[in-house]
Amino acid sequence: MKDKIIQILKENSKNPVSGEKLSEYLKVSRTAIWKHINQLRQEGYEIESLPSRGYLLKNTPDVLSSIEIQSGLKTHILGNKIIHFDSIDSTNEKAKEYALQGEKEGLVITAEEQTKGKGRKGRDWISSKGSGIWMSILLRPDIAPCQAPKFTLLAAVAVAKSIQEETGLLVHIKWPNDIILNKKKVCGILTEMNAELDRINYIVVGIGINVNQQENDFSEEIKNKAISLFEVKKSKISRQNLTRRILTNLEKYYLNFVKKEDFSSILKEWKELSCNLEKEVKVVLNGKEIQGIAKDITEDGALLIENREGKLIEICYGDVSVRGIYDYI
Ligand code: BT5
Repeated sequence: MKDKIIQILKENSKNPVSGEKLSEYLKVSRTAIWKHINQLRQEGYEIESLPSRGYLLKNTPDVLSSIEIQSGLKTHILGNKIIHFDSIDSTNEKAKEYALQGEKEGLVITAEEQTKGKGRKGRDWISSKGSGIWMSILLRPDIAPCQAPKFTLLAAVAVAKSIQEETGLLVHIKWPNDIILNKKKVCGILTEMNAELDRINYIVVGIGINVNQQENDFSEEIKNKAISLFEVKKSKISRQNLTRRILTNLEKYYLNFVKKEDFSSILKEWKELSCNLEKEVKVVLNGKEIQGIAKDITEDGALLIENREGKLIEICYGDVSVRGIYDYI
């Protein structure tokens, strides 16, 4: 109902719409309309009441709601349906629930806040209210499950490109799932899959980006490694514009990969954006440390490390965490 009211007010951005017209059109009482208008105001919509003329929408808040993200979104699949939560445990968990109920590919779950945001291997992802992009995208690619790690790389390229295009900031990718800005983590990506031996049922790509947090907003545990776009750009960034751009770029890379089976161009861009290649890295694999030079990424998205003895070791997605020897990256 609230979305419908906003839509009508947006369509009539120059002419006030009376409560009577809204109630007639939406087939609810004028009191119900008034209640919804008040709720919308609480959510940050600036709605003016002009005596005996009606309601006029003056300003919209930077929320990740479906009506706001979908207006101006030119994708064909991603974001056809967007479900937005003010507060939720984890957008990935919600997307998986919908996937099991048979939702179509392209569903996007967004949230203003996550109370149990997830990283890899049960780690936490801190997702404070209204300041980041916390979203998950449901995909149902018709490809073999062994190809799934490529989606993290593909999403990382799409997000890094989108950040650069939208803000002009220079970001890099740290294998496999971090986007780095000024040597700190500005974004993490969590890809989860449900598959049988030979086919993928669904993939959920979860993207968490620190957008408008100020330095003091990060808790003690992450403040040495986390950074937001705002901290570097020094001005507020529209989460709506960035979200739309990510969905647009992600769809482009996704279709290129699944329809044209072209991963090599994505890999090329990934390598150009990487901050690991030809650098010394430390990999923690099953509790053991491997040090060496990150030499390359394979066609399957695995990291190739040359160890001290000159032997090439292939590290697969999910097995390791990579740390620069002297720094976070
Ligand atoms: C990741 O895991 O980087 C994947 C994060 C994915 C988050 C998105 S948000 C939308 C969707 N819904 C979810 O529930 N998750 C996805 P990993 O590489 O394991 O990194 C986790 C580590 O990053 C933590 O252990 C912290 O050290 C650090 N961290 C936590 N919150 C952070 C933040 N907001 N910014 C930067 N670093 C953070």
